[in-house]
Amino acid sequence: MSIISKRLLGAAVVALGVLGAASPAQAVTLDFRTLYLFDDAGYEGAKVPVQTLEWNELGQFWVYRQVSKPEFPTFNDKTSSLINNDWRAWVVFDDKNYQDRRYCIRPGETVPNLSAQQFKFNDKISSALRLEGASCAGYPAFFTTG
Ligand SMILES: [Ca+2]
Ligand SMILES: [Ca+2]
Repeated sequence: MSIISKRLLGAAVVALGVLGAASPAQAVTLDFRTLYLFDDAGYEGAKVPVQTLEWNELGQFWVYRQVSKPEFPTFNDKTSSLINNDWRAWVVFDDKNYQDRRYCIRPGETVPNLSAQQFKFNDKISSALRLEGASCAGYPAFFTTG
């Protein structure tokens, strides 16, 4: 890992502390432009990045790279908490191929426990869609905006 990307990861952790609806109990290292799925509540257990990024060879551009398929075959029906460290909103779905119940998570939002009464979405996520902007664009959201 380059010095530049280490510096940026540090900045991402700071940004989460400011923006997060609930701060993780312990420091979690996060990449920008990535939705994170966690096996356990409270951002614990296996951490699965749905998208990450790379610094290109010229050192000039961000390069997007999918690290997990949208239907994450190895992490199906396991997610118990979420962090959106992307600048775009994401929608998570109960079924594969963006079907069935769904919730949108906006940039900087965190969901510490998907089993919460108002969501009832624990161990259900089977696909995730990255939206074109920061808005939920009509999708039902985990949190209402102030
Ligand atoms: Ca789980
Ligand atoms: Ca499911």
